[in-house]
Amino acid sequence: MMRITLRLIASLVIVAASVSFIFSGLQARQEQAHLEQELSRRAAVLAESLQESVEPLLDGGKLDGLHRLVERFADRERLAGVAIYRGDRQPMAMSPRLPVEFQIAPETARQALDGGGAVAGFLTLQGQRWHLQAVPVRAPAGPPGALVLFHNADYIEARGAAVWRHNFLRLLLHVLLISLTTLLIVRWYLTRPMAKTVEWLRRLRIGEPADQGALPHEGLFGPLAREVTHITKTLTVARAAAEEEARLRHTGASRWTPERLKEHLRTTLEGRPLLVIANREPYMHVRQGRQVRWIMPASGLVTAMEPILRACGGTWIAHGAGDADRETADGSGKLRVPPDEPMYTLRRVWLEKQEEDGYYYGFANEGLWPLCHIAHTRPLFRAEDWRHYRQVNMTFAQAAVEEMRGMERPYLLIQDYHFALLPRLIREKRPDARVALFWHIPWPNPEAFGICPWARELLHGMLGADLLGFHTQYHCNNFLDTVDQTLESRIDWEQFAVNRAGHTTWVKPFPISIPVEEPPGGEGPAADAAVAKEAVLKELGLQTRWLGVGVDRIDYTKGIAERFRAIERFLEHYPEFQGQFVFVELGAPSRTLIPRYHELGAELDAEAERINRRFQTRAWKPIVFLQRHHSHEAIQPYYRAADVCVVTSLHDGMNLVAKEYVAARADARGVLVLSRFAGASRELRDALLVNPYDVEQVAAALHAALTMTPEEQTERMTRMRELLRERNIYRWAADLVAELARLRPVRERLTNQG
Ligand code: ADQ
Repeated sequence: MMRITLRLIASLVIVAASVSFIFSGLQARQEQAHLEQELSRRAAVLAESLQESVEPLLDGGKLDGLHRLVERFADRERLAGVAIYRGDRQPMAMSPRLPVEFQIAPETARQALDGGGAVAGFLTLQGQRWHLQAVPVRAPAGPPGALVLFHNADYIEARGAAVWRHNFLRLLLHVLLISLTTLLIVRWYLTRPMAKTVEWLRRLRIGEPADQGALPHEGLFGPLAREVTHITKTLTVARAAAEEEARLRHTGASRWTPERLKEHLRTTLEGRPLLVIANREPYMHVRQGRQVRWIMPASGLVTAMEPILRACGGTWIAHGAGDADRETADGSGKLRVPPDEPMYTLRRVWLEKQEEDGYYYGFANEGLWPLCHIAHTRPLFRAEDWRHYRQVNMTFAQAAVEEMRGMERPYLLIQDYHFALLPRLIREKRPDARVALFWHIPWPNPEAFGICPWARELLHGMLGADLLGFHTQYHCNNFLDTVDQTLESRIDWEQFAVNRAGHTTWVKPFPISIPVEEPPGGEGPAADAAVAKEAVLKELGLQTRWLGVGVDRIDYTKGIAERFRAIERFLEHYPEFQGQFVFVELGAPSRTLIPRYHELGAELDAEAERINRRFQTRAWKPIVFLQRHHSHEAIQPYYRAADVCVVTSLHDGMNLVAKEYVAARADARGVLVLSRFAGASRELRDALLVNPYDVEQVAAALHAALTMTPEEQTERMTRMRELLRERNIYRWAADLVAELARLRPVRERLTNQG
């Protein structure tokens, strides 16, 4: 490092010295020229005025007068003396201390005599520089002569030398400062961060805990630190996975891990890649100013499906909805993702604006979404939207068929209510494909579903699948009831299957889940929550004893307004919590182009504001509503810090936030208040289950949560964590694919019998 520093300093000094040298030369020359001009100008003026005084004295040969004059003008500042010469170059009068060499008129005087005009010039005599200014003098009656002024011009040379001296000193100072600054900069911005990074990596290598904050994250080392952090994360995860695998093998437990799923799918799929179709893409490229960056959209489906593709590879076909999606994909809309650590392929399907409006915003989200969620928002069914929905299903079918080309008996996992027609379309083109459709949202009862003008077409489309998955048995039953009442078909209530025109579709519950990472080093100490709480409160500039959290896409099915009103009632009933409890709602804006959603954001803001106004003091308010998207990493500290997490969906297929909260509590503390209308309530029986419409009950649950003993919290949390560990997303995927593989021979048998 020292050698680099010295080279850097030497290069900087050479450059600075060269610049200084060139400019000193120029400056010295300019100054000298200026002084010479100045001297010439002054000498000319003085010579002219003396000429007038001398000429009358010449007239009568008044030598005395001339002598007095030349003596008077000797040794004045830089004027060394004056001499008056005759035509024969002999002096008539001459200042006494002028050098003897000037006893004979110099060349300049002769030129003035001959030419009859003023002549000036420099000459050097015995190492001294002189400026001579000569003018002709004559009297009407006398001989012609020349008056010469002798100026000492040494000071002009001296001035040039002074410029050089001055600039040299300045250069020395520069060199000193440059060296010092370079040394400091190198030390601060290179040597120290480099040493830190090396030390950090060393500790990592020998397995000592290395603090993330110790890495330099700014400036030159920023990108390096980011890459290194990334590698470390991958390494830590790999280490944890290996440890977990070893532990599970040791204890004989059969827990699902990414590695196990990978192995399982490799055998089941016999080397075929997994194909997933979902409307939402896991990585969306968006433009921010001049930069393009990617985000992972806030979506339960993405949260659940992404780890599966990461574990097994394959292709995810989705609508390319980001404004920078096209430029980040290849000609066929494909790219490898995650962008910073490619593991599988994302194929983007491009839709026209009206298609997206009709299919996604219109039929899927203004029609099917409210139809399936009984949340008192009326579904809107427009023929135009339905037309687009059908068209987009065909577009995706086309893309899927392209991806399946060359594959024998491909496996296709279709996701959600955006693609009800897709299973049938695929079956028509690829009868050998094994198709599962997983419905991530609830399925209502037959009467509720029956209001959809295209109920029959939707069911017909769905029944093209081999396997239909819902989160709960209750939704499966609702679906079978709906088919029973809507279509000609044979329902097998023992097998939970529908047989229609020779094709059987099995309908089964697969409660979806999340990855549930094991924290390295096992369950964490309770102190983690205190540290997380302090950090979260500091970031938000809040002070409070108790912290509650809600995390949702802003959607009317999530019961966010009901939750706010329950908080209001809680503070009314238990005033001792006023000033002591803050509820942070992290709400990701969603589907904001739909008027109902757009209004909802404003409504919720107004509701939070109203409640805050009612209770707030100068230093405290009960509700902090942050309406923005947060990354999964950014949400984690809130989960770890919150004494209570509140999920009050009016109706929800599963709700992964409830599961994420439990998974985040490695300290086995904290309480989950959970709506009994969320699918998650069927599994998380140790949550405080509530009816979100019952404000009193939710308020009481909040109170019970905040006053629950640590022992009870731990008991409940431990049981829920154990359940989640068993039923994680890898098990979900394994079950779904295994079921799909198992069904086909049965289906073929049934068909043959029929
Ligand atoms: P969603 O309705 O999207 O899912 P949910 O299951 O709660 O609902 O998942 C939401 C996801 O988005 C979670 O992973 C959460 O962390 C994330 N999220 C929420 N708020 C966020 C914010 N402010 N910023 C960033 N991310 C945020 C649908 C169904 C659910 C079903 C899932 C999976 O409606 O019932 O559980 O699919 O099948």
